[in-house]
Amino acid sequence: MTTDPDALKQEAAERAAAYLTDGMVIGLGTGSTTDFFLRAVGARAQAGLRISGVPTSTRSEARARELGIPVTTLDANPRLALAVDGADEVVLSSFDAVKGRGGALLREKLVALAADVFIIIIDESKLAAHIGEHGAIPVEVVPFGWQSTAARLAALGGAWRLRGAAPDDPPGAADHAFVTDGGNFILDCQWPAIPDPGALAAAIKGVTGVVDHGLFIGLAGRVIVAGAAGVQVYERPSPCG
Ligand code: A5P
Repeated sequence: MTTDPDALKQEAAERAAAYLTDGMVIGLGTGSTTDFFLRAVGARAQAGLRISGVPTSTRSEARARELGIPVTTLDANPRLALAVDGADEVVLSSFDAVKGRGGALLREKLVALAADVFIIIIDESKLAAHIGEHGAIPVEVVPFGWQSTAARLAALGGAWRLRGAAPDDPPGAADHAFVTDGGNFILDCQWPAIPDPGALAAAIKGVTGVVDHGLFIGLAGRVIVAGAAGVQVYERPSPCG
C-alpha cells in the first residue's frame, strides 16, 4: 500500500498492461500516468510481445520510440484493440471524463474513438463527484479568429483563458499561446456548474472555430483507479444490462 502519486500511477498503468496480448495494435495516451504504461509496454515488447501502438502526441511518439515500442498510425490501423490513457478527472458514476489539460485532447479523442475498449488509468486524486470539479474544460480552437470563437464560448457560459498567455500580455494577444500538435490553440473554459456534461459537449462542439474539447462522454469502457487501498478496476455496465 502506498500513497506516493507516482507509485499509484505506476500501479494503475501496470494493471492496464495486463490486458495486452500478442499481435495487438493499441492506442498510446499522453501524460505522466501513461508514461508508466509506455514503460510497461516497452518492457513487454523487449521481452518478445508483438505489439504496436498509435501515439496520441508527438511527445508520446518520441517516448514510444525511445522505449522500443513499434509505432504505427491510425490511418494504417483505423481500428484498435484497446487504447490506454490518463485523465484529469473521472466521474465513476457516469464514466465521464475530462482530458486535455496536457494539451493532446484531439488525438487522444480520435484514438479513444477508434478503440474497441478505451481504458482510463488514474490515481484516486483524479476522481470527481461531477465534471468540472477539479478545473477548466480544455477546448481546442483554430487560431484564425480565435477571439470570436472565445466570445461564442463565453455566450455558452464559459469563462475562458487562452492557454499559455502570460499575465502581462495585452488582452487578446496570442504571442505566448500554447500550440497543439494540430497547430491549434487551447481555451481553458470554466463553467460555474455543468449539470449535463453531454449537452455541454454537444453545445461546445457546435461552436464554429472549435476543433474539439476535453469532455470524454461515453468513451471509457474501463477505468483503473490506484489508491491507498489498492487498485480497483471498474467496467462500464453494458447498455443491455
Ligand atoms: C493530455 O492531454 C491529457 O489528457 C492527459 O491524459 C491527462 O492530462 C492526464 O495526465 P497525467 O497522467 O499527467 O495527470
